[in-house]
Amino acid sequence: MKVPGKLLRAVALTALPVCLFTLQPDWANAESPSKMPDTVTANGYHRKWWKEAVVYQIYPRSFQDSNGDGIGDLKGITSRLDYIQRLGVNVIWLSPHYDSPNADNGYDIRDYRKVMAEFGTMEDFDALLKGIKQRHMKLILDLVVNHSSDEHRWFVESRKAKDNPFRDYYIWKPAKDGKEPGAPGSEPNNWTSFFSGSAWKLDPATGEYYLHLFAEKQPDLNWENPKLRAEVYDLMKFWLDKGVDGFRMDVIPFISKNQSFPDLTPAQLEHPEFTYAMGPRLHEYLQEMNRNVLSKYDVMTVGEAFGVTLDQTPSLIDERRNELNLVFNFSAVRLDQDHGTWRQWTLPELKAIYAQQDQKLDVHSWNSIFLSNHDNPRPVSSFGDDSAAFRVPSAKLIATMLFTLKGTPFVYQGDELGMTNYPFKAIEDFNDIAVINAWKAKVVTGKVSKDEFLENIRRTSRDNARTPMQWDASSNAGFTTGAKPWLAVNPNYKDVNAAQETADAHSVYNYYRRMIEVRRGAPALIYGDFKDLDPAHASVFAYTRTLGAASYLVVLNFSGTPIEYVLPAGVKAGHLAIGNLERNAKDSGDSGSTLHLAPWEARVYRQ
Ligand code: TEU
Ligand code: CA
Repeated sequence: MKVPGKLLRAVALTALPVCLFTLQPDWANAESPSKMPDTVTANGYHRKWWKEAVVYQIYPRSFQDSNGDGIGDLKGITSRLDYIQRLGVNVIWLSPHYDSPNADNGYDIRDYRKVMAEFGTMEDFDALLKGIKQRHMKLILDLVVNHSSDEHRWFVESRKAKDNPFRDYYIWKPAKDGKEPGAPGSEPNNWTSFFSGSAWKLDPATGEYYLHLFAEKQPDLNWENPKLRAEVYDLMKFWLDKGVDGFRMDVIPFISKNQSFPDLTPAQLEHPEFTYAMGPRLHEYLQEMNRNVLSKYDVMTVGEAFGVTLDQTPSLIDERRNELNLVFNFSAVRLDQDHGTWRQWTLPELKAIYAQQDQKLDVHSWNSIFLSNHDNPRPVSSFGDDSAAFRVPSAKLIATMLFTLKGTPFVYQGDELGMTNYPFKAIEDFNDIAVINAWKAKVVTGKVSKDEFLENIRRTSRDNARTPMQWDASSNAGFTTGAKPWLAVNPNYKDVNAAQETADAHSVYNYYRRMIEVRRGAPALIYGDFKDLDPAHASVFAYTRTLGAASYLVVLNFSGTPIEYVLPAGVKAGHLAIGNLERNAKDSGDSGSTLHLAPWEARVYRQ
């Protein structure tokens, strides 16, 4: 059951006292961010709308079903635009909405110019885009062009014969050293797929192997072929000409392959992404794409930088190079995993990642800040504490960090409600091809015990993020009116849902909203210099953001224990701009430079 947007808005407005401090920078309320003057900040950043934006990611399959088939769809998203707008975000990133047989939930595209039938029609897409524009938001699409579906017309042709005109749209190789195709070890090299097993699949029609770094149904496209590149640029223009505002580019650092296709060493095989990424012609391709397409529009581009180190990052995003605007580096989001296995992370490690990100990028580079997406567990479960006692404050603490670090923040659907990981019990509870394939490769072969596998996967699985959005306390959380959603709803939906949280002034949702508003009004929180005041502290993350005369101090207690925190010499707390316990500084019993931080307390001071 849906709650009418108007009603929700009325509830939210009355329940939320307007108690925000307002800084009035000259550009705070720029009507159209893209029209703002391209000025330079006091510390040397070129102002851009995409640096000042807050992005909200939608995974369409799990957001809102409009026709009761248990699958989220475009009409469903359109019906929720008021909710998204009220949060205060400026840009929506839509995970793939294209025609797909869904081997990997839309990341296997069959037709780049068609809308997935389950999600609706092109008319539905146009209505969605129109609704987004009417609300002064922007839309970026997922561009998945490292690979396509094996059901794409290009691949259907390509696999037919060695002399087919589409053969070179993909990467085909004969068996190794003249071995018998299909015999064990005759794959062209030892590259592995991220979804288990060899990255090569023998195709009987021609007796050759094709490369697939992901699922067998996701053959890698051959970017060496200029015809393929022209096709990609054309399809990008197709969507940009409709008025979309840019792209999130799926595993874009993988598009250029080392043409000698060398075997990986055992060490490289531990983390093959670092060898697959940053191939020899990557910069050439991105610059060509920029010249032919991107430079002709006012757009935002975010590359998924899987396998890219922080040292390599400026080469992709330095604005003088004309490649991408931002990337997603994986070090923070995957801090609690090693080789796909859960590990205990520490706060100094997390702080070091952000400090390095800051040091390695100069004023010509700008990056993203994110702790979740559709490929990662819920941040309140990984980086906070999702127990009943601390779910709310720790989700708010994470938001405080997300919106006060230097970079464009990305919010994944449901994180603004403090949605948590799912209590997976059995392999049948999972849908993700990554999990199903790993189960076959590890458990079915007897390499790993069932319990060990499940214990790990319940913490690391991508399906944690993919359970349906929790809209209200009605059945299936208001996600679908049908009997069965495609993936089960988290059983905590009666307590954690949008209807309840939009009406509660102290909810995670309303804290996100206020935090976004504070950030929007404070240029120092967007562009300001970052300084970690105490890199070694085991549970407190304390940093300043300074721009000209304006300075903010952020203090985060990343633990379930109260802490007396003594500010470093010379640092004063100042005026509390926002805090996740919504109390006055005097209520906390602070004295001088000693802060009495409650468990998971987060504070932002204007100094
Ligand atoms: O993900 C890139 C990627 O390789 C990882 O984040 C991935 O989740 C992990 O390796 C799985 O074990 C992108 C998309 O975001 C993801 O959803 C797709 O499955 C993948 O590319 C292939 O398109
Ligand atoms: Ca549907």
